[in-house]
Amino acid sequence: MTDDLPLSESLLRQRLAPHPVRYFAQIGSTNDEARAWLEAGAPAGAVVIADEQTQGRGRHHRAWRTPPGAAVALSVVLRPQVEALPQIIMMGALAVIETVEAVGVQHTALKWPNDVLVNGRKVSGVLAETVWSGDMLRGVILGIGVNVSVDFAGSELEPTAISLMTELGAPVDRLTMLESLLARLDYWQLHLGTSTLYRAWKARLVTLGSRVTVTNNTELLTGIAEDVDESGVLLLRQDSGELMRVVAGDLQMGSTQ
Ligand code: BT5
Repeated sequence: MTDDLPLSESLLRQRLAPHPVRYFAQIGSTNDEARAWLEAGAPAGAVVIADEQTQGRGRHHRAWRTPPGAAVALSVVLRPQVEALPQIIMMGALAVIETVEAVGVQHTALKWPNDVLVNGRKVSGVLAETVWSGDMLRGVILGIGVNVSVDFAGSELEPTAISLMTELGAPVDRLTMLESLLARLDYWQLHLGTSTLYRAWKARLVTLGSRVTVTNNTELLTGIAEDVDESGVLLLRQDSGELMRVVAGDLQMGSTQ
């Protein structure tokens, strides 16, 4: 098992104070619950945590695996300035990588735009969803999933996903991870919209300088990942010599197969 102590709302409230906390043993998606809470007036910093998600999702509604007792799954309500939006993902990824390192895991890296890797495999994903009233930003839901002891053996994710426990060969306490994650998020929020946050994120990216393939909708783009700008846009040097700005997509190291 992952924990010494099973998660419970009272324990989480105590340990994660002053963050307002809602805890669910099972939920569809913590992002949906946090969005409903945001719309009902949740303060910035409110956090929804689940032991298991039955409809956990990634970008473009792809499924995110969160079996019971084996993962950290949380969504934080943020109320940033609109200018800071591009950096929310950077903040989430940085908080995760620092938390993962704090429990003793090495060989960590970030992969553009939102993956946290351990030994080249995905240990965590970050999903930011904005909530608008017309053209007014009401807030952002920052969802984070971390594999603590998820067993990927025999699943289609086995070649690409990893859990902290597999890597460490020792149990990892989810409460400690949640505390650290929120503390690092609190810290990086103070730097939202600054080049300090951008530079810290960029320094961790494995992708820069390498040949990559980016899938962007139906387009397949290949080239050298030359740089990322302060909004997180990837600057891809194509073989034609043209520098292309890629706002979103899925990146793989290397050329197209
Ligand atoms: C992400 O999407 O990486 C964002 C994942 C965010 C999950 C959190 S959990 C708390 C909150 N509530 C939610 O409902 N979501 C957030 P993306 O880059 O689109 O990657 C999704 C892909 O990762 C899937 O298509 C799978 O290939 C792979 N995948 C699914 N589950 C995984 C897991 N547990 N570990 C590693 N890879 C996984």
